[in-house]
Amino acid sequence: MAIVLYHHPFSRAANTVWMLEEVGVEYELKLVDIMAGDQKKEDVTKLNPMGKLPLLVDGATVVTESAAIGLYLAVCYAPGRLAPKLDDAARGTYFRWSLFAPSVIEPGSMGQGRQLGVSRRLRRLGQLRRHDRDDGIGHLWP
Ligand SMILES: N[C@@H](CCC(=O)N[C@@H](CS)C(=O)NCC(=O)O)C(=O)O
Repeated sequence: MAIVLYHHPFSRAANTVWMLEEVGVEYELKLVDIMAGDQKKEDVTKLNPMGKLPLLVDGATVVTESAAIGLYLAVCYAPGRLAPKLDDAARGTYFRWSLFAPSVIEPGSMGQGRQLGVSRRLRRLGQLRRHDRDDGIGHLWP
């Protein structure tokens, strides 16, 4: 059975698609329209009570959190290629840098962004884009 990725192109699930391609496994995408709030519907929340993407289902295994999904795919499907083998001393460095962005950079930049009012500015920019776009996908912008 193919891996299923609950996905929206303007979300962190895009990184997971990249990872799936790197790993080279079969997968199918299940589009969840986060602009319409579909990530809070039961088919998603019964698998991820936080109602967020990405969400990966591999048979009986459910994985959420984009970094965890990347590590899961590398360790399970590309050991020795995209993840060091179990006896490789490089595993410490591998896990450190794999988790550096979500555990250090992201919380720091979110805090800075809040102080600077970035999300308010981005929302305003989104409004401008929504009205200016004529390519038919303007409604997908936040
Ligand atoms: N730390 C989580 C963040 C998940 C997250 O916030 N996902 C966003 C899309 S990038 C989402 O689902 N937002 C919709 C919502 O929060 O309702 C991860 O890295 O997977």
